[in-house]
Amino acid sequence: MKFDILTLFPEMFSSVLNSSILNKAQEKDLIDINTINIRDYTTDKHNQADDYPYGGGAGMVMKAEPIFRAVDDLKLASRDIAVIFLTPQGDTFNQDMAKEFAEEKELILLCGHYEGVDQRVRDELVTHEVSIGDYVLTGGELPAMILVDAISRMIPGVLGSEESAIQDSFYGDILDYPQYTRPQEYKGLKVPSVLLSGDHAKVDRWRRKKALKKTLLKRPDLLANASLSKEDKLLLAE
Ligand code: 6GU
Repeated sequence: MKFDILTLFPEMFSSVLNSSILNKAQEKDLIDINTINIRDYTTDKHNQADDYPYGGGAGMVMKAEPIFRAVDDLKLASRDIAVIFLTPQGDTFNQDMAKEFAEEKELILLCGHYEGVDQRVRDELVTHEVSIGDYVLTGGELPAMILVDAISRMIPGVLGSEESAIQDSFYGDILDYPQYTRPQEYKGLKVPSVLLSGDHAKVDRWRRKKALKKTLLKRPDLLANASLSKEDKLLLAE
């Protein structure tokens, strides 16, 4: 998967996207993250990427021409690339969207800034408008990183085999069970004895019950959509 990120602030991306799992995924050529400075596509002598809004009002608007030129450049090789505009006015991002976008070969992510982007960009170039939740950020850069992370981990090979096993199973649609690591006792707080028992069937059952109960308490909306087995329903009733 190739991610082309159009931004006025390319320097924001390096620390997040060059760490940990996403760094390994790039080394393995499973993903390619290409940040593009929109300012490089300006043609005036001040390299102006934004301008005053027609009709007046506060703030600046990102200009259409540099964005059109940058997208045209990316689309030289292939016309059929989704262009995702990050905006609080978009559809709220979720796991199903991450899975669908992960099927694509290439995605263009356009990071909005200031008061917005010239409407002609949205009308002519943008194929999807995506928000990451109901709050307002100063720009689309953090949302773009969130999309890259969530989409990348759905690409086969990006997560290790252990992690992807979890992702494939029914654990995906409910909350996680509690995790513990050494020491067995800390400040008088003990690890639940079942986890030390060595009885894998008992451990699985305990974890599933904890996950189900926590989901019922904190996110009953998730539970309503989850595919629950007969055993799950019995565990929930315990
Ligand atoms: Cl995608 N952009 C901005 N600026 N704010 C947001 C957002 C996006 N999603 C939630 N808030």
